[in-house]
Amino acid sequence: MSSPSPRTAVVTGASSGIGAATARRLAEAGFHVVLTARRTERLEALAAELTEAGHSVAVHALDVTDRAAVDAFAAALAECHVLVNNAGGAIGTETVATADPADWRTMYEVNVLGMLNVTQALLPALTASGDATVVLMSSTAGLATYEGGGGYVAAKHGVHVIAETLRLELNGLPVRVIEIAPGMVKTEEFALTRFRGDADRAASVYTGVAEPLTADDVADTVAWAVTRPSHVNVDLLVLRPRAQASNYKVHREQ
Ligand code: 8X3
Repeated sequence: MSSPSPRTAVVTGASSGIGAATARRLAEAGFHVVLTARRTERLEALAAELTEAGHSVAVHALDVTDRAAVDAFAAALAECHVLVNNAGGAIGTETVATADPADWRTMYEVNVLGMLNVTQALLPALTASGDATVVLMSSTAGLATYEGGGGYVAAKHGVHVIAETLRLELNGLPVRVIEIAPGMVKTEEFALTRFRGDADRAASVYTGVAEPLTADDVADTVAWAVTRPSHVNVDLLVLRPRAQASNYKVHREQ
């Protein structure tokens, strides 16, 4: 008897950080993983590593803010059981009084409209699969705020309420909606992007913090939530490092 073909998982923003780690974890969990991001070189490298390890993967260059490209991607996809909306990010630390609206627009475009584009485009395939999961990568910034976070916090609050809205709207269909809300995660790019490439400022975010979360810690929770039995919907999973008790309260060793 031939074994059943693997279920397909699409991961956006899979070229680095939480997205790449999630792609690895889902491949290890037996999914055929479609890696998407703008930077194909990095995707190809990850795909080669996973293929070498015996996993089933495909690569598709995708800018989630380009709706026509997203629609073409969806049309070319044979099937989809899991969508991990991971692409996103923060730009700048300016106050509401001084922020550049262009930065806020970019953050809304990527974190909210990008997620909307991919989710809308893949929902027919997800629903048709008969047993699907949509993961939305929000943030603890989607649940509470902090000074200088305004634009990012607004976008991630958007992701949070869209997860809740989508879960209501899809009720009765075989599609789970899971929101993962990480706090302080040390990745190579998140803080660097926020601080516009200033490596010292980016590194200072983690100064004295014994063990910030890693991308793999988050990926582990995504894979865990996705692989629960189909009738179990992990609505919202908040994870922080032990050293972080809230967005504000972070224990730093001297
Ligand atoms: C990242 C968490 O605290 O930098 O999503 O906003 S925080």
